[in-house]
Amino acid sequence: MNKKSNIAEIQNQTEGFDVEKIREDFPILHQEVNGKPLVYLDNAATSQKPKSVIDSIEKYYRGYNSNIHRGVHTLSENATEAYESARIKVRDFIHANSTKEIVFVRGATEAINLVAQSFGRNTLGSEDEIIITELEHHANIVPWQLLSQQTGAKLKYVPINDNGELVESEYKKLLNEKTRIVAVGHISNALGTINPIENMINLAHEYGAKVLIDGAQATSHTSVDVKKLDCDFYVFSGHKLFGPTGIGVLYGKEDLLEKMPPYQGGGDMIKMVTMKETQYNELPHKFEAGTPNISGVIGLGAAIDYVNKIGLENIGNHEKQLLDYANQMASEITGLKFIGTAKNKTSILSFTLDGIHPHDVGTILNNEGIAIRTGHHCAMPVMEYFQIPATSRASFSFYNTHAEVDVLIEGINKCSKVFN
Ligand code: 7TS
Repeated sequence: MNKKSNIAEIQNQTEGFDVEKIREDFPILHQEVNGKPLVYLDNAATSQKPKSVIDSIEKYYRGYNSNIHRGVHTLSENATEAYESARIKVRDFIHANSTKEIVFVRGATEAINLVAQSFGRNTLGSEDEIIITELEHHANIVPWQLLSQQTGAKLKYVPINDNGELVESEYKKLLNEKTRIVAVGHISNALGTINPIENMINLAHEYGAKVLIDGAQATSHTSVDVKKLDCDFYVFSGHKLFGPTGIGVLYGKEDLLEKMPPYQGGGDMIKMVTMKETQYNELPHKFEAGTPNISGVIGLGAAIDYVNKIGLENIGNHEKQLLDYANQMASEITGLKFIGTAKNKTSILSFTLDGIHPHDVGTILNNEGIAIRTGHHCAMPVMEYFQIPATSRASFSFYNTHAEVDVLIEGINKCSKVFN
């Protein structure tokens, strides 16, 4: 079968989805790297930004840069209005009940640390237990290790199997009435595994445990409904969702956030300060001390508008086609081993090549203009399980094309030729 000749046919399967037209929205994609057209396949590390996001930030700095929630002057009012309307966009995007449940933070990392310190440190003791998994990004491991050291609470890990899936039967065995927190990634950044979070949340709730979902890899691929999921906390980063760096979201159920003490103190998080004491501001401002990343929030709002315009269903369909195509093509490469073969996964192709270190793969591909990530992907326990130091990871987004998959496959074949 001539696979390449089928490309146009495959691409046409997503009706109304014109990837070439979409690519026009992303200025960065139209450049050469090392004399070759850029093929950007490092979307799990960070995604590229559409013009509308870049423009929204420029518009803010050119037209109404001002601090929020304090000035009565027009610029400040406009900035506050733009900032708070982005909060409404986030609320609707993840289907939260209220803007009180949407806290702006630096990113997924800060959101997890906030929950570990504000919720965990104040409620856990040495009799309690925390459950995470072997599949987590370090951002969803280290804050819990710190919390465990601070409180004496025991940290337990749900194991994975050879496909890179969580072993649900083992999860059930780890849960008990001492479990206070379960923290699990929605989608694995190293392997692309989509975890059965709905089931995991329900089971945790049977024991009265609270559940944090690390959605850093999820919001750019699939729609999220925190109400349906019934998770207690959900976190994500703007930069993986076609928005700016330095901005992220903590969703928390209102009654939980209400009970939690502030994570940081400073301006904007207070109602009243005397020399003796402070009354904290209402949600969500209680958790937003100091001048926030105003342009980042505005950019994130524009990114959500953009994603809504394209449609997460279209995005998911196109990415699934890319992954299926890449899997099919890669399966024919001698010496290529897929790392992460979960039944349910997003558009991440993690692999090793016999006798070639992933860093060399990354370097050779870079010479061809192809950007992938190589390394442990900040998920060292996953590497430990597979007994490898690193993988090469190509992660696809909706602006990638089947032709780019072909360039990747040619690049990988070149690696094999150079080394063998
Ligand atoms: N959780 C997951 C699942 C992630 O993939 C990442 C970043 C984080 C948390 C942390 O996000 P941050 O925005 O706060 O840094 N993942 C990756 C990656 O896969 N390659 O570079 C960063």
